[in-house]
Amino acid sequence: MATAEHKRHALRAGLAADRPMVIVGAHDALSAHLITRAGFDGVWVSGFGVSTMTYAMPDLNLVTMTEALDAARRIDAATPLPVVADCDNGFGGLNNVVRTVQDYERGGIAGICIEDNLFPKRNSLLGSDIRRELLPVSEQARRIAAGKAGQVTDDFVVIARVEALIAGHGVDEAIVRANAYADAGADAVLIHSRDKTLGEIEAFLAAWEGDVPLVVVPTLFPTFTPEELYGKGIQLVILANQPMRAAVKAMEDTLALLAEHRVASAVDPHIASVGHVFDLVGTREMIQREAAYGEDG
Ligand code: SPV
Ligand code: MG
Repeated sequence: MATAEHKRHALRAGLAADRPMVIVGAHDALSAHLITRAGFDGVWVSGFGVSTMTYAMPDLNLVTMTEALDAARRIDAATPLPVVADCDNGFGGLNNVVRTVQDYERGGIAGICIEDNLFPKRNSLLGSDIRRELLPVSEQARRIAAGKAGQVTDDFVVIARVEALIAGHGVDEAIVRANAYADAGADAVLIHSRDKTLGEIEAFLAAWEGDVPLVVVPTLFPTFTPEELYGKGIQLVILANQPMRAAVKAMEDTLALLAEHRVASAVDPHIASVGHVFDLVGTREMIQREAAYGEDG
């Protein structure tokens, strides 16, 4: 079993490595387990994924800190990999950010990400027709500083996420914010963008003189490989929502077949076998463990 300390070291090592670190979005414990088996470097707890898959609700700050931490803990327990938890805008004001840092750190999570969207946030992938407001840069910087001051271990990671490009404020504003959050003690900066050409992020990188690692979520510029992004100056790549979207499509396709044919055999060739599901979670091993400790009574 990987300890919280071990996972934090792994995250720190990934953020300092001479290759890109690639982490994938989980929405529940089993998706974290599958991400681990597929050989990635870590697991992202996607707020979009948890709100969609656990609550069937939009990603609009409706999931509370308690609910998000519960999801992160379940995901963390299912993987030996470092977990980075999406904490939206920190679930409130400055003291909520401090409490978020402390509760996630105490909960054994390797790192968290906090964005500068005003409450209630709007998912960043929603189009430019959606009105967005950001916190003033000074307010977000003091929240980051307070959060970092509140952590106990040296290695817990706080990623500050800049939404200036998403909100249409341009590269200069994004640079001001990234510098302010790095100066406030953020361990890394996530620069988010919806620009499919990568032009915005490239302009950001050309102007960036900071020395904390940079992070991107390439959902809307999906053809750039982690190695290409690393070559441009990106250290951590978050493939944030592909497992969730795969699950949605698989369930929709299966249910459409079931609705059409109304018999279970119509979908059997297309779905995981019951035996595979038992194997995935170590069912037989656990039964054998009971036997290994002798008969009860
Ligand atoms: C998430 O996965 O919840 C994220 C990434 O925050 S994004 O959906 O691109 O905002
Ligand atoms: Mg999110």
